[in-house]
Formats: sequence, C-alpha cells, structure tokens
Amino acid sequence: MDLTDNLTPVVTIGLNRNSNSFDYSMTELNNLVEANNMKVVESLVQKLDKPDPATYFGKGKIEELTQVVIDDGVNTIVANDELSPSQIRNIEKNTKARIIDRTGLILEIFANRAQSREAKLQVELAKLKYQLPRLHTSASQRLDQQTGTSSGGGFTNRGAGESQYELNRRTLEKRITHVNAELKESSKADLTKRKQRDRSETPTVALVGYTNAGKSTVMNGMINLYGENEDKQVMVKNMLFATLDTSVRKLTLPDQKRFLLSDTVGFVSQLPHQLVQAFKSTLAEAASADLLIQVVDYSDPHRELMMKTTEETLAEIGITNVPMIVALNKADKLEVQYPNREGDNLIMSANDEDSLKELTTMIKEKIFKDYQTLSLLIPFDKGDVVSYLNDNTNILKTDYRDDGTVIKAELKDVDAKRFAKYVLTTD
Ligand SMILES: Nc1nc2c(ncn2[C@@H]2O[C@H](COP(=O)(O)OP(=O)(O)OP(=O)(O)O)[C@@H](O)[C@H]2O)c(=O)[nH]1
Ligand SMILES: [Mg+2]
Repeated sequence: MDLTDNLTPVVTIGLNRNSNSFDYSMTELNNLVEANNMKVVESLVQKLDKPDPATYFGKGKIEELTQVVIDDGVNTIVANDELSPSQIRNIEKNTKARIIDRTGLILEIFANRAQSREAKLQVELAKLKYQLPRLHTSASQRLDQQTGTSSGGGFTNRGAGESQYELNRRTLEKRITHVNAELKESSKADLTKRKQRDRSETPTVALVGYTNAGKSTVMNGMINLYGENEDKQVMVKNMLFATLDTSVRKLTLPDQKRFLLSDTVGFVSQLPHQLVQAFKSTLAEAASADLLIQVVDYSDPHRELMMKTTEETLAEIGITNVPMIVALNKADKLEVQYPNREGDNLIMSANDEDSLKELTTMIKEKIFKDYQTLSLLIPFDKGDVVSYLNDNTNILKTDYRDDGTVIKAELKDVDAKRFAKYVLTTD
C-alpha cells in the first residue's frame, strides 16, 4: 500500500444480483470513493439474489471480508448498496472496521463539497434524515454539527444507554426543525430573485445531466462566446459531483437576443432519496426553465443508463414538462463527425466552438420562436425608441426617410405590442 498520499484506504463490497449494470455500478462506486478522498485497495463481490438481512454478505463471505480487512490493514469498508442499521451493526461487529454505505458516502461527498449556505443546509438536512432512523446504532455517538469528514465522521458506534439515545434523537429532531426553517427563509429569497427575472422576461435555459458529463464545460464555452466580460467561469473537474451549486449567467447573442443559462448539480444512479429532496430546491432553476439541455457523455458506454437515471431523477423532482435538447457531448473522444444534429439531439464537443454555435442555434429555435419581424417607422423625436430597439432587438435594416427612421427588426411579442403604433408592415 502506498502511504505517501493522504487518501484513506478502503475495501469496497458489492452484491451482484445478476444485473447488467452491476460492473458499472462498482466502477462508479470506486469513482465515488475517490471523489471522497479515499482509495480502493480491494473490492469484494458476491453473487446473491438478495442481501442477507443480518449481514448483507453471506456468512462465509463475511469471514473473507474480515480477513481482507486485517490483511490490508484498512479500517473502512464501503458498501455498494444502502444498508439497514442492523446490517451496519453486524458487519462492524464482525470486521471491527467502520462501514459506510453508498448513501452515506454520497452524503459525505456532498457535505465536504457544499459551498453556498443553502447547499450546506440542504446537505445537512439530508444527513440528519439519514441519521435519524440509524440512531440506535450510534447511540453513544456525541452529535455535533460537523458536516462530515472523509474519515472518523461515521454514523456508527456501539454500546450505549437509552438516555443518550433519547438525547441524541431529540437533538437531531430539533436540528431538523431548525434547518427546515432556515431553508424556508432562503428559498423565499430565491423565489423573489426568480420572480424578478421572470418579470424581465428573459428566457431561461438549464444544463442538466449525469455527473461528469460536461455541463460546466458547456457553460464555460457559452460564457466565453456570449458572456459579459466580467463573468466568472465555473469550476470544471474530472471528478464526480464537481458542481453542487447552481450558477446562472446572462448571455447575449450577436443579434442582441438574451437568455439566462444555469449550470446545475449532476445526477448519479441510486442517488439517496434524502438528497433528491434536497435537489428539489437547488434544481428550482431547472424546474422553472423554458428549456433544458441534457448533457450526456456520448463517449461513455453506459450513456443509455446515465440518460435513464437523469430522466428518472428529473421526474422524481417533478420536472417533467420542460422541452429538452440532448447534447451528446465528448464526441471528440469517438470516431464520429461533429457537430451533427438530428432533430433535438446534437452530437458535439464542449471544447469545439462550432458545436457550441450549433447548440446555440438549436436553443434559439426553441426559446425565441415567439419573435416577429416588423418594420417600424419611428419619428425623429422618438430617439429613445430607436435606442431601445438598438439595445434590445436584432436590427435587420435601418433606413432614413423624411418623416423618421425605418427600422426592420425582430421583436418579442411584448415589444411588438408596445410599439404597435409605429408598425409599417409585417414581413
Ligand atoms: N474530451 C472531452 N472532455 C470533456 C468534454 N466536455 C467535458 N469534458 C471533460 O469532462 C470532465 C467533466 O467535465 P465537467 O464540465 O466538470 O462535467 P459536469 O457535467 O459539470 O460534472 P459535475 O459538475 O460533476 O456534475 C472534465 O475533465 C472536462 O474537461 C468534451 O467535449 N470532450
Ligand atoms: Mg459541473
């Protein structure tokens, strides 16, 4: 074992219930382990129809696991499924190692990554809800409000009195009430922000999809092309759950059409339901969007599964009726031509300007379809109208006549109504 790094060594365990996606789910578990600053030194799998209710693995396999833990000198085991409190207790008793299940692992990653106050509160709430039913396995654990660390921050412990359990339960419940109240406050503020934006009638587009698909890379590419100078780039990393908070940027196309683009948290299979609840408010941007762009890692052999997970998670959050473009990203890693559009799908690469421009064309078709091309005659004393049109619409042609300026432009419905009295002809 390499002791030069600070990564906590772990053994991963998984049950193969004859599912096609089992190997992939183990690979993904390893990636999640890495994303939590730990490293896998060994993986143990067993073929079983269903987990042993007491110990997850069967008896013989548990003995093997115990031996592996001793031989590898590790004190953390990570399970590929969510475990029951008694399974956790029993495996820990046998192996003398701490066990983290898949749900606990994802929660730890989120807890370590959350940046904004709202994300921190949401993750804390998800963690509290996860801890509550598991309390009797952790009765003697002193509860503090730490948001979890990669080691030692487990949810387990042994041998404790009833009163400590009661105390812990009450502490958790109180904290849940408190966090809920704080979240309510901050989501009210968000709603106000969104309402203001709605009033400005700028269409909104949200990037959604599986973690590591390239959403943030697409976001940065679009900011480069159409963002304002001082717009900051978002973080891109080859790591699961690089993005946890939603970022929104205003983009202005060369024809003056504007829209808001938001980058959102990525999904993963078996996302803990406590977190799906937490996502509801983080993804409110997506729910209220006029258009979704589902970014898919087209070069990944498991892309179908990833798309299915994304669509199921969106449905679970209640995002079902928003029009969608599918961006089949990372085409540069395959021997295919790109950009290549088929209906609402685009084979593309986020690192390729032509791809981003084609994506923009598709976005425009979806969100600016209510525009109309009009010719307006603006009297010379209405300079403010001319400058409004210059700043806010795509001017196709300007002519000067004795009685004013003739401007041919693409106007939003609201603007068309507002300036109806100047209209010369409809093209
Ligand atoms: N070759 C190639 N790599 C890409 C492309 N798009 C993104 N990547 C890489 O894929 C990795 C993940 O990209 P991100 O943009 O962070 O992915 P994300 O969807 O935002 O991921 P999360 O925030 O974790 O949900 C990074 O290493 C990117 O450089 C692409 O079109 N081609
Ligand atoms: Mg991202």
